[in-house]
Amino acid sequence: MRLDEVTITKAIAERYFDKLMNNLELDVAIVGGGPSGLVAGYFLAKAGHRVALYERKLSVGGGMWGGGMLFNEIVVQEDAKRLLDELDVRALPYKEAGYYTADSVEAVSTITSKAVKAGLVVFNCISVEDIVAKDDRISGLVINWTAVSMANLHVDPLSIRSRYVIDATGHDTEVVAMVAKKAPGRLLTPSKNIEGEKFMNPEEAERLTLENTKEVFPGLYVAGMACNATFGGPRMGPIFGGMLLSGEKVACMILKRLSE
Ligand code: 48H
Repeated sequence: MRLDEVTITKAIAERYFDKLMNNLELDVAIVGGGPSGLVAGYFLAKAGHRVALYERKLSVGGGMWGGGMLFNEIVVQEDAKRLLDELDVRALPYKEAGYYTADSVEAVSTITSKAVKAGLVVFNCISVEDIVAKDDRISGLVINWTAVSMANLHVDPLSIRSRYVIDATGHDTEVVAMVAKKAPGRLLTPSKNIEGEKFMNPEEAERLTLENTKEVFPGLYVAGMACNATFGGPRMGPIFGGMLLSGEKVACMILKRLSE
């Protein structure tokens, strides 16, 4: 067999466009491929829904690769250990009871693999730059190549439709910020605007991450670090149980809505 450069090009272009065309109308669109977005995608796809995740960077994984201060180990507490088990990530008990560690490279790569094999479709190198809203409800996303914004090019975006959107963009809570800017005073937060992330306090932060995993505007949910940034909780440092549990919780909440 002789390898032909044009056949290789056609194979890539056709397969990519199939993927794009098959994912223009979604049940759930996830913005951000950190741990919370990936776990949400895993559970939603596993339940049989059409779910795509948009990640600005070349690689998914968000803040998990770097563990704490580039020491590539993460800590997960007892409550979330069952999720590492479900996701096939090996967890090592630490000498203090209730703490587990995992290799962050194994965690990102294994969770990503499980999610994609469950049916999650990942679009990397794509940034969500705006939202589609109709009848006072989020109904889709406005997307563009990250390279376009990096090169500061004036290029119009494209759009996708989705029944639900998850903001899993981490500290910057970017999708919620877009809503707050274009529809000020309309968020389902105490002040009706973004409350802002508070000082480091792991115990409180992990509890509140879960509590704050909820709908923040009709059709829009927050997961992971975006929860505390939106609803005003502390940061937790490099403990990742809350991120995994938040991904699971947001998936359960949306699954319930999808079944109604
Ligand atoms: C497309 C986007 C956009 C956009 C951002 O930060 P993440 O890892 O998110 P989480 O919430 O799953 O995990 C948070 C965790 O990593 C962390 O930072 C912790 C625990 N910090 C504690 C502390 O005290 O500091 O991932 C978010 C992802 C990133 O990969 C971004 O590139 C991506 O979202 N992203 N993708 N369009 N507009 N904005």
